Amino acid sequence: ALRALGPSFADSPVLESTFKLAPVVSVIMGSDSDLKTMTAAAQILTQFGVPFELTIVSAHRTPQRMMDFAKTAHTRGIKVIIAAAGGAAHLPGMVAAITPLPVIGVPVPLSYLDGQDSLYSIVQMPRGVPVATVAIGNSTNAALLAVRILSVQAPSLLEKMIQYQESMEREVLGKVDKLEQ
Ligand code: RP5
Repeated sequence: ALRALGPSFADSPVLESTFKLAPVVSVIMGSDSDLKTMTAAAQILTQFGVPFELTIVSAHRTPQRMMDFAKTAHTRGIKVIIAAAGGAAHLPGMVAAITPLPVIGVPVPLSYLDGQDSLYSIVQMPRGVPVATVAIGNSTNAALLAVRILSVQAPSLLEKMIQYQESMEREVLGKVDKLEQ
């Protein structure tokens, strides 16, 4: 299944080994065309050593698969779901309606409407059914948020997040130095 999603995944040994552990984050997307948006999330989860699964679940094209996935994710040890979809992006909201787990929604930008349709479809959830929505196309932040949620119960992950923040700060301050020289 991993290989079918493209050479960038199949060729990464780190990613392959991460996939062999029991996943705690599930990354789902409405179509394989969302994969280019979601590669960044896979990279972040790999960088933090968080075991994850990645697959296609379509709210519209495979509704029964979506129901089965959302009903059973927590029983399989999944702790956080990242759900990406574009256009009439119903997947994150529908999954959140069924699962008790936290759901992070990634609005995928399509060629029409610049992803605003995806954003509005995902962010405007009714009271009682939350989806934590990140910026259009920003699957990096979806993965970082998943790591932060997990790190509440995992001190080593919290430490990695602190290091990540410090390295970002160093990077920006390095640019400041260069600019002011
Ligand atoms: C959504 O429809 C998917 O999440 C994707 O972003 C969009 C288009 O899908 P394809 O027609 O490219 O398969 O359900």
